[in-house]
Amino acid sequence: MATALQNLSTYDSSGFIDISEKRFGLVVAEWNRELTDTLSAGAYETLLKHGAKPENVFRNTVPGSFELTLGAQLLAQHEEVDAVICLGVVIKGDTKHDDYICHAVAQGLTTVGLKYNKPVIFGLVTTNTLEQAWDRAGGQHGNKGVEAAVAAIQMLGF
Ligand code: DLZ
Repeated sequence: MATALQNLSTYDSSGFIDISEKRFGLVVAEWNRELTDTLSAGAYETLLKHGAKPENVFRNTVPGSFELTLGAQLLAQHEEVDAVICLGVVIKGDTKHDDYICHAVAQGLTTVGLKYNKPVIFGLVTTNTLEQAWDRAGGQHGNKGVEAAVAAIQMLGF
């Protein structure tokens, strides 16, 4: 993931497999929608840039990041879906909601990926501030949506 030392939005695609026949499910949380739309656009453009066909990328929205797990499962259960990319933004507030949501999503997506034996990518931006979130949605730390798409492509080649 993007850190001060490593920004995966800059990546080496030389080892990517042919994804022209692969089918991708995108699950996008509507909470913090301006941000998640930017992540989604980054993921979508990255998939197309590397050969995915527009008709093979299925974008679905869920209300908030907590629902990413069920959204992922509903897509992953279809045999024709090769990889699922989940995108959301959780910003720390006055309560511990961020902890509960992030842990549930991390655990849930791990479970779905293992259950269906296919890449289910954790594209959740988890930050302390709105500014830090924008830094990771097209700002100085890249676009986590791009990184999530790259992770999906890499895992399909595993
Ligand atoms: C309730 C809630 C809160 C407080 N914050 C966020 C957030 O920062 N990011 C996000 O994606 N979703 C948030 N939600 C909504 C929950 O993810 C979920 O949609 C609701 O609790 C309904 O299950």
